[in-house]
Amino acid sequence: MIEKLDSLYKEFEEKITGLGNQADILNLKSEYLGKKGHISEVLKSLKNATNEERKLIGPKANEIKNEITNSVAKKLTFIETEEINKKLANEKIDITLTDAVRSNNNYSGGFHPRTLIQREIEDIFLSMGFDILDGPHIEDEFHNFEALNIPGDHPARDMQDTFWFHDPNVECDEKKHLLRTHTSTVQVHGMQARKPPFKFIAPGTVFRCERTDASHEMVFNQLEGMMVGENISVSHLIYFMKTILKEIFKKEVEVRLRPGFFPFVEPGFELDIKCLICSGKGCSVCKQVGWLELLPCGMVHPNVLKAGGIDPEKYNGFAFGLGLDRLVMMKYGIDDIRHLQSGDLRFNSQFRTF
Ligand code: FA5
Repeated sequence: MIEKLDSLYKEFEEKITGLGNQADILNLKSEYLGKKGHISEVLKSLKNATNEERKLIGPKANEIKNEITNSVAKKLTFIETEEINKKLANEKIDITLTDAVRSNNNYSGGFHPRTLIQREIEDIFLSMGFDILDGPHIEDEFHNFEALNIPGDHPARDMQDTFWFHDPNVECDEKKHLLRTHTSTVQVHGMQARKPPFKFIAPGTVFRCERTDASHEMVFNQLEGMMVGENISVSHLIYFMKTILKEIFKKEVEVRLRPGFFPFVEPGFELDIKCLICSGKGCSVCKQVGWLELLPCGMVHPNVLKAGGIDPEKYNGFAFGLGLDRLVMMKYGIDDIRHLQSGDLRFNSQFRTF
């Protein structure tokens, strides 16, 4: 019987060597160790054996049972490991991909042209001692209009078509919410949080419910600037305007300053740039007039200073609201503002800086 057990084990070892999947291995195990398996059959026949024989065969049968159990476990682990390795090889993440693609000159990352220009302007103003502020996109009527000297019935409200949030529970006008139509809202936050003298810029996204064309978007970007102190004059304003344009374009650009109406400044100006897309000949960007409105500005209205908690008898200041996307268009010769938010990599990748 001992020989029978040895030969069963040998037979089992030969069979398991050729197997490659879990189910076959488990079947083989029950063929040998199952209730009606070969080893169990041998053990059943022990009832006819002598005590001496039992003492020899019992431990041997247990030893072989253990060998078979271990052998099955080892084989199953081996197959599982092989499967995992195969999976890992197939699903391998190629961490060299970025470099490969970059060297292929197609889709490497980079900054959006607006980010590039915005950062340049921020550096220029930081070097002149300005702070950089941020403001909320969702505003109340007070910060977008009232505090900027645009009361409820003022026709200037129509200058900027507004996206309103309709909240039937809000009765008080000042608490009505909207998507800010200009970055001038940050003038109000800035004044409320500071004591003069101060100067800051505030770049950011603004929203207007208007038809888009080559120079108009519904979601676009402005860069507000404000300086408040004693004896600030129009010549300070013009100095800073000229400085931005000189530093950004790094060449002479033709501009014109003309009177402009904004309720929050007095006097107010429109600074137009000669269209760099058509060199002033007329195109869809400048609407055939050769000039593009770029940088409205003026001396802060006393009512605005008052709303910001500043004494207009003692202090005055200037403010401007640069059209950031239009500046980017002029700088890079982009003939349609809608390219800027297209998300088109063929467009964006032209401005890569690394
Ligand atoms: C204003 O928004 C004023 N808050 C600017 C200001 C600030 C004036 C401080 C005086 C003092 P305006 O609506 O003109 O003004 O917009 C400012 C600039 O944003 C424009 O000159 C133009 O360059 C840009 N702009 C206006 N509308 C759009 C638009 N739909 N798409 C892209 N750029 C626009």
